Amino acid sequence: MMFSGQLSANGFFAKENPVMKSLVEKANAHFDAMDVDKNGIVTEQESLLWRQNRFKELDANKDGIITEGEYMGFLGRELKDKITDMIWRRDVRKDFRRLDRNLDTKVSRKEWLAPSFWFVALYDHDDNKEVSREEFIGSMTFKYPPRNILSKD
Ligand SMILES: [Ca+2]
Ligand SMILES: [Ca+2]
Ligand SMILES: [Ca+2]
Repeated sequence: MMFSGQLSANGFFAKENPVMKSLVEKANAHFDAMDVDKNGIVTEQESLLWRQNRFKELDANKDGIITEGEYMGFLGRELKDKITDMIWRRDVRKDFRRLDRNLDTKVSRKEWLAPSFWFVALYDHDDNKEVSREEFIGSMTFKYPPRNILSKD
């Protein structure tokens, strides 16, 4: 795996750490799912496509709105082990609240798609307007400092 060298820092960030390993695996799987043409780069368009398809799965009762229950229920099915589950679940809940821009405790289709439009700005570490796998994984594993563009407004 191409990141093993870069990620083998001490402690939590060591690739041997099972929590970290699981996070990296999940981030890699997420990247693969978004990278439709498999060129190792995720564009804004690919991010948008992924979110559009994901919305259909997340909106279980097809009313055009994602509730926290639908969100947790759907993502919960992907959880496998307990320690990462705790971290994942906490992050998932945080993500849901962040997605809910108008604070009505629901995530509309528009709210759900919005992150696609800042996807590149968020993860493009070297400012070449593309998000490589290395940049995406690096952001997930805190190798790169988080770009706090979500809290600007
Ligand atoms: Ca691509
Ligand atoms: Ca909302
Ligand atoms: Ca880049």
